[in-house]
Amino acid sequence: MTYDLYIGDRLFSSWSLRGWLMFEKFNIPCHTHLVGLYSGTMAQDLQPVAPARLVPCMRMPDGAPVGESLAMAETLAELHPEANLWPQAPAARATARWLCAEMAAGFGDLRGQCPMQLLHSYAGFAPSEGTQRDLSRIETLWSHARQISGAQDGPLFGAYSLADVFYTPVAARIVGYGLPVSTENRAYCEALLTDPAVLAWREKALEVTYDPFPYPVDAKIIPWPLS
Ligand SMILES: N[C@@H](CCC(=O)N[C@@H](CS)C(=O)NCC(=O)O)C(=O)O
Repeated sequence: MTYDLYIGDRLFSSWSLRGWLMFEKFNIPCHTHLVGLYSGTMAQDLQPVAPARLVPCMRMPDGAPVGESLAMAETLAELHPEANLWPQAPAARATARWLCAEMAAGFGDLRGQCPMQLLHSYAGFAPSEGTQRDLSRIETLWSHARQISGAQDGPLFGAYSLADVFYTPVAARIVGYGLPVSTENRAYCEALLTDPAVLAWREKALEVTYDPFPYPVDAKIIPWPLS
């Protein structure tokens, strides 16, 4: 008996990427099931985990479905303490929880204007004022995390944690849309996106093509800059 994980289209589903990284990065085995976000089969694909209605969703080894990324994260952290999904030090752990919760509840302008897509990048994309405010808040939170943890670069809390999981799709937006952040934070984004797990996710994502591309953007398309 193991976990079942339900994810949406890899190229676009930012929450699915988070859900998958929760297992993959902490060596927790699961069976992955694909849910069609654009094929009209979503409700049917999610029947086995009803009443979950969004991806990601997991089914526990005992059969209980768990929707919502934060609930999945907390459940996995509780059931697999040896995997250290959260940072060990209490202040770092509390701060990581805060960053994940603020991510899950916020940054609406960034998320609305820059849907995650892992196909290509954009040059000359103009972030709205709201998106710029979200970016500034994200940089403030990252800087606070580093102040608490003492980690100057790499994962926010020294060792890779759920905080890095939750901000990986944010990094994909920053890199994918060429959004302005500090040199240090750009390096952090690139490190998250060149993690072997994320590279493997993107490689699989690229196996599926979309015509028309669901999220057209008024900016010049350039190749994805990382491999
Ligand atoms: N609050 C949810 C958000 C999940 C979510 O919005 N997933 C998107 C895919 S990235 C989805 O299922 N969209 C399908 C829909 O809205 O019908 C979580 O934290 O897991």
